[in-house]
Amino acid sequence: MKKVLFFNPRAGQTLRIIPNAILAIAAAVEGVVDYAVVDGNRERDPLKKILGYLATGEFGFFASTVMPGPQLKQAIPFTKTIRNQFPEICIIWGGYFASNHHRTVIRSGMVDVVVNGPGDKAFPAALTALAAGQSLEHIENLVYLKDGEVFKTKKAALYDQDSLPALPYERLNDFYSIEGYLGKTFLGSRTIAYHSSIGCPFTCSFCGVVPIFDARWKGKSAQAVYRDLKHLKETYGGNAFQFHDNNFFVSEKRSVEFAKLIKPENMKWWAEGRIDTMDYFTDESLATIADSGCTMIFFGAESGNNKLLHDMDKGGKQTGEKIKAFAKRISQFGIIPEYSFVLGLPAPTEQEVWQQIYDEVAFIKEIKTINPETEIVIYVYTPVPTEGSALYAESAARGFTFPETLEEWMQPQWLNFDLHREFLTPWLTPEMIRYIHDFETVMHAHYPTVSDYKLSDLQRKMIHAFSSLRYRMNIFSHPYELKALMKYWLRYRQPEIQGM
Ligand code: B12
Ligand code: SF4
Repeated sequence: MKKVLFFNPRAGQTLRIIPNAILAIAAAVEGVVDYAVVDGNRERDPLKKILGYLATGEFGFFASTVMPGPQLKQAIPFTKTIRNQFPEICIIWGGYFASNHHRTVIRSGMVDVVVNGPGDKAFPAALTALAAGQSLEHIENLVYLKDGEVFKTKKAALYDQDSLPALPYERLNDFYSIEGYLGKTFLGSRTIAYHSSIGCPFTCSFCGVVPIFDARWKGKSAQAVYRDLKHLKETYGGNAFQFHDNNFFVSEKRSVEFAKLIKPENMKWWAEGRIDTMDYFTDESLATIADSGCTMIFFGAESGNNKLLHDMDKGGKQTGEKIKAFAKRISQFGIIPEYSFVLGLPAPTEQEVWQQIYDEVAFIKEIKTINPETEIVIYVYTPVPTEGSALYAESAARGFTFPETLEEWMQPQWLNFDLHREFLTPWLTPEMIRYIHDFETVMHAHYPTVSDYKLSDLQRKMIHAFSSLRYRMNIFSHPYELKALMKYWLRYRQPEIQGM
């Protein structure tokens, strides 16, 4: 079989993150077919590199992972160029954008097959069938054009994660040094990105994970996760790690077992969890997790308004009261809660949308009073195509639609849309968006994020004092002086744009 060229499009200017999606699918074809990897985050001119590989004539497949947001900027035009210059190459996309927008991707005519969700079994099976000229119909998790129509095969059950092949770090190291992926963060000087579970058992109506996993979750065992992290520590010098799981703490037993195993390694770590799930954890479990090096946990707090939490389908157990109480409870263990909020949800009238925003701002300030260490991340609501969700239906009823072509997705407003920076939702006025951003600026100045390791104590104290009056008196509009300080003096980091 001809070789596969894997591509990880650039997600940021200075990103040093192990490309786990590419590693997972490369693992799946290890020993079946030979491959090369091009990482847009590690190349000055990735297109040149890609075209160079394809020009050898050794490659039959171009396989790109595509997340929403900046990855589209390379994925779309590069794919178009490959289609034009090498029409014989079979093009396969996977990842969250490809899966959630598979109709648009397939209808573009640029992509032959989308792997819809996990590619661990679908990808090697599709390659084998394509190489042999066989039908793809019986292979789960695929989307392609059949008789001119978009055809979706059955979704596979989630695979036992421990039975999947080991990630080929050594092969990746042949193309890009693993050391080069271990970046400096507030956790350590060589931070590993690791993915220990797939999916999520919840169905929050604004979340892009739900349409792919349908409330399913599967994790690797604590032992397997520990083994991999220890290998990355010993072989490549990793000294801290971030879990990239959507929801790491689904199982209390697995979390505690892992914490006990990793403790002697003395590594700080970060992961994502749910407030209502972790509030069921015993004090003993939380203490064990904290003691193992867990420094910060990201939680989708989303809102202090119980009706909105219900509309977002947060699982029914998360309430404003619980969010506040948990911020206090977790502080006893020395774990910093990183709470994210979604502002700007639709409401029947403009006045009600405004009221929701004011209430959230007041709620966030209350959280900061309860536990000033709480890190706050604010997103402005952007709909995802979660079929059947009340929120998406309401968004559609209010005039929101997604682009129907990849060319439209390339327009700056849509590239920025998934970054929650461009707001094409008709119920949000420019004044509302400005108000949310101005509040964000003042709050971040008053409480600079601990995740920005570049800030000195003096800088933190000064910007805190400088923004005090604005913060206390709710004078958020036009915070030009704070923006200038943050941009030129502090070079402030924004987790909501830069990801983790
Ligand atoms: C790492 C990561 C990033 C990195 C990018 C790293 C990179 N690629 O260089 C950073 C931090 C930059 C980032 C940013 C953003 N991200 Co991001 N990110 C992730 C994260 C945490 C892990 C991705 C990953 O490696 N997964 C591990 C692999 C093994 O899983 P996987 O990607 O699902 O891959 C499997 C299948 O999808 C499939 N597959 C994937 N790719 C391919 C390719 C081929 C060819 C095939 C055949 C199969 C295939 O097979 C794989 C194995 O089964 C995911 C959440 C998650 N847990 O997946 C969010 C996630 C993908 N991000 C998301 C978003 C929205 C963003 C942002 C656009 C917005 C934001 N503020 O978060 C920003 C953009 C900012 C920017 N500068 O790019 C959302 C997407 C949701 C949606 N609407 O579709 C996710 C799901 C987070 C979430 N829970 O909301 N992100
Ligand atoms: S808990 Fe998090 S990952 Fe799970 S559905 Fe809700 S927002 Fe998505």
